[in-house]
Amino acid sequence: MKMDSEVLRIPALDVAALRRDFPLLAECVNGKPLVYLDNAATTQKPQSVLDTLMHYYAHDNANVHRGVHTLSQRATDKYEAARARIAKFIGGVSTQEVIYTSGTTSGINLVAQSYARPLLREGDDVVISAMEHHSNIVPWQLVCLQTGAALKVVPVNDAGELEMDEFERLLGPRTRIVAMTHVSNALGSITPIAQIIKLVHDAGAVVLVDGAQAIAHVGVDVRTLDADFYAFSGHKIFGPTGTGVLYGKAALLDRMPPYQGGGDMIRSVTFEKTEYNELPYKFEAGTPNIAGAIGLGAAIEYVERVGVGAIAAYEDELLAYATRRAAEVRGMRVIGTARQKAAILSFMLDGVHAHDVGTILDNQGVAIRAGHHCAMPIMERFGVAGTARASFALYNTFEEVDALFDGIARVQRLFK
Ligand code: C6P
Repeated sequence: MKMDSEVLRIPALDVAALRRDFPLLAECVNGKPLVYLDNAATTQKPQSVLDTLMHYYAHDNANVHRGVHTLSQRATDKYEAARARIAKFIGGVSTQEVIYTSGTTSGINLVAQSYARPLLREGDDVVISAMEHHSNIVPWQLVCLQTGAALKVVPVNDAGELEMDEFERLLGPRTRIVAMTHVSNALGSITPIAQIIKLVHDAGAVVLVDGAQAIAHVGVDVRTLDADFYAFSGHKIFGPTGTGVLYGKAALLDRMPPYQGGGDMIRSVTFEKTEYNELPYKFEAGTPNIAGAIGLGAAIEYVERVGVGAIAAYEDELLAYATRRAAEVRGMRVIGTARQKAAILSFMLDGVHAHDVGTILDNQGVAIRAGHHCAMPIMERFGVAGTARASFALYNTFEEVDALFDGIARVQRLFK
């Protein structure tokens, strides 16, 4: 029986009004109104972010930290104001601890190469989990190859939850760094990150949190969490692509060598010796994505206006509804049934390849992702080559969940 979305309790979020902020949501795809359920891959952008980008290029465009002229001052002020907004948003940290990156991937590589590589020795180990994205696996494999350290992997149970006993067993005196996702992109599992950080600190190691899937969906306060490093991407929180942030504790960042050399990261250069700039500029070599960073500031402002708590509560309702609908579909298997989940529904349909599910849904205007989601090891753990994945954001509606399930019913009819 089809559940009636009207009878559900909808938290205080004016989704119809919010949808009007996102011009792309009004598009039609394949002759059907777009139902965009691929938010874990990237989110759509509100008009305020688009206007900010346009305004920057039309009125303020100049290089930052370089010019004495008015435009350069203006660009620098906006670029730094965005940094201050981000610093406040993630828990009121110092702007020195907010490093602009091109995304989660570059933030994790920075920590692997600048923090871990000088530190690691043969016999040391790096701990990750079985449900990491490739961006939080490969940089650690590389640094382990470079240093002779070992990579250890925390297993997950059949629901997609970390096996915490095994995690504690893996933490040893030679564990130097634990790199852990906050929310799994393939399963939606929310890891007990506060507990993990506490355990790792008690073991004398540091923690990098991959916050790519958490930042737009669960409240992130790196200070309360006591995270050592926290990486996220701007494009997954309604900001421009090619933007991101690495938060790092100043005490750690201070001790780390720069990741890349170039303009802006120096204080003085002679052929004999270079003195590096202060934080955070030491890690920001070259002309940055100025417009992108300012656009990310506008995206964070948007999220603050809507309210992270209201977003999380609303998305919980959407996910609960989609999960209940999934339970009614014969031949549908949800991959990732953790007790704590964010807005991701990964699934398989009996006898249908995930790519076929994605393609047929696309014909209905429903955009989902199909495949291994750049997390091949966790696919292997569940014995599948890939899944179909619907991922929700603040602007998705219960009617769109219904459209997803109408599409799924059509797939099943076609493959009968
Ligand atoms: N996941 C997805 O469809 P970048 O590409 O640097 O912005 O983010 C990488 C990344 C790192 N960690 C996690 C948990 C992620 O989900 C992602 C990106 C997208 O699931 C694209 S593969």
